[in-house]
Parts: sequence; structure tokens; C-alpha cells
Amino acid sequence: LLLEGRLRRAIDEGHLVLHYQPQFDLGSRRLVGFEALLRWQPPGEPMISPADFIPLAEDSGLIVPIGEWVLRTACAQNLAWQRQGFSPVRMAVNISPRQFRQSSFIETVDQVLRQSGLDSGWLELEITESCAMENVEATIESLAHLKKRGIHLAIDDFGTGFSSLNYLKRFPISKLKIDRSFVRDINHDPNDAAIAASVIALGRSMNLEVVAEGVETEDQVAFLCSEGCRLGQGFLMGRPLPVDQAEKYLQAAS
Ligand code: G
Ligand code: G
Ligand code: MN
Ligand code: NA
Repeated sequence: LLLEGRLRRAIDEGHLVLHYQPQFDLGSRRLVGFEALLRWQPPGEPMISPADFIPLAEDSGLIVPIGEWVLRTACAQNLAWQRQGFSPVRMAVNISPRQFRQSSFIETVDQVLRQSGLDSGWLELEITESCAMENVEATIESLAHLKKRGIHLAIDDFGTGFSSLNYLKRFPISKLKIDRSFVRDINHDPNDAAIAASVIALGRSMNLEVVAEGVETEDQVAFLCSEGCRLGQGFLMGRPLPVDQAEKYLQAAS
């Protein structure tokens, strides 16, 4: 509860920041977009990881105003980059289950897009596989609304949520993100290699983009490319970065 009070203040006092992790085409190493990742920076103290406060924000409901701030900030940043003359890239934003299930969620997204002026085609929303599977019919309906607006939709942490493939084909999504737990030992653990290869094949057969998360070595890139995975994200190619450092990637790509 002490932490909840501090988090509440952090929102008001502007101590939440976004970092941006680049996403690449693995073949050409071309920048294709960024994922916005939330950080809590209390002045004079070490940064607090979202892993340590998102669950609390989710339980307390604070995730709703925080999530709206993230969406607003990420869209505004992406438009600012376009106006600075950088080649446009896609911006991915993580949406938490509670946020996604809010009856006002679509309205919020509409409002943020309208107010920011960002074209919806440059926005991608990530929901986790387990969130998507919580209430499949409601998920399909919400995703369909978002897709109609031209927003790209990705299933995050794919492989951890026991999707029924029958449902997966009904989700109007355009991307699967292979969870980094399968990528880590891809060159050494035959089970992980088989799982990753299956997800890549599944995604390709459904005409979805597939992104490998947590790419840390060239050996992983080689395996992923040999299996036909086109996109990757990870410390090898770029960490989550503050705005000024993310701009170096845009500069190199423009
Ligand atoms: O950036 P990092 O790997 O520390 O993130 C830890 C977890 O927090 C990840 O699961 C990530 O998806 C989640 N996360 C990061 N930023 C956001 C955000 O803006 N909203 C939500 N809902 N989750 C986020
Ligand atoms: O669940 P989600 O995919 O949104 O989580 C993204 C999180 O993964 C971020 O917090 C980010 O810091 C972390 N991350 C990104 N790339 C790597 C990587 O190459 N290795 C590891 N261990 N973590 C990573
Ligand atoms: Mn994500
Ligand atoms: Na993930």
C-alpha cells in the first residue's frame, strides 16, 4: 500500500518514463519499429522495473490511467519523430489485461489517436496470449474494432498461454511475438528449438509476422533466419533506450 501511494504520486509528478526498444528485420538489420517499455524513475533513486510495479498497478486499477499515459506518450513520440523527418516506423505499446477489458478501452484509443494526430497504421498494440485467451469472444470483438481502425495487433509472450489454434485463427491479428524463454536456449535445447520452429511455421502459414524476443546472440539470429523468422528484438541489436538514444537508431535508418 505504501508502494501504491508512491506509484499514484509518480504518475502525477511525472516520474514515469518510456524507453524504446528497437525491432529489426533480421535479414537486412533494417529498423522496423520500437516497443515502448515503461520505467519508473523516482528522483535520486534507482529505476524501478515494470515487472515490480505493473502487477500492483493491475491489482489497484492504477494500470488504467498509467496505460492511457503510456499510449498517449508513445503515440506523441512517434508523431514527433515523423515530424522531425525520420522515416516512419511502427510503435508497439503493451496493453495489460485490465486495461484491455475496460469497456472504455476502444474509446480511449480513438481519443488518443485523434488528439495525437498519429496515423493508426503506425500504432501496434500488444496483448499477451493469456490475456487474449481469458474471454475469447470478447477478445475477438475488441480486436476486430481495433483492426477496423487500421491498428496493428500482436500477441505477446506467444507460446506461454496454451492458445487453442482454433481460436488463434479467429483473432484478427497481424503478428506473433515468440516469448524470450524459448529463444534463450534455442541453439542448445532441442525442445526450445522445436517450439520456436513450430511457432515460426505456424505464423508463416497464417500469414502473420513473427518476431523473436530476447535475441542476444548471432547464433540465435542464424537459427531464426534459417527457420524463416523475419523479425527480432533483443539486447544483441538494441536495448530499451531513452528517447535521445533511440533517435540514433532512427538517424541511422533514415
Ligand atoms: O521492460 P521490461 O522487460 O523490464 O518489462 C517487464 C514486463 O513489463 C514485460 O512483461 C513488459 O511487457 C511489461 N511492460 C513494460 N512496459 C509496459 C507497459 O507500458 N504496459 C504494460 N501493461 N506492461 C508493460
Ligand atoms: O513481455 P514483453 O515482451 O513486453 O517484455 C519486454 C521485456 O523484455 C522488456 O522489459 C525488456 O527489457 C526485456 N528484454 C528485451 N530484450 C531482451 C533481451 O535480449 N534479453 C533479456 N533477458 N530481456 C530482454
Ligand atoms: Mn511486449
Ligand atoms: Na513478451
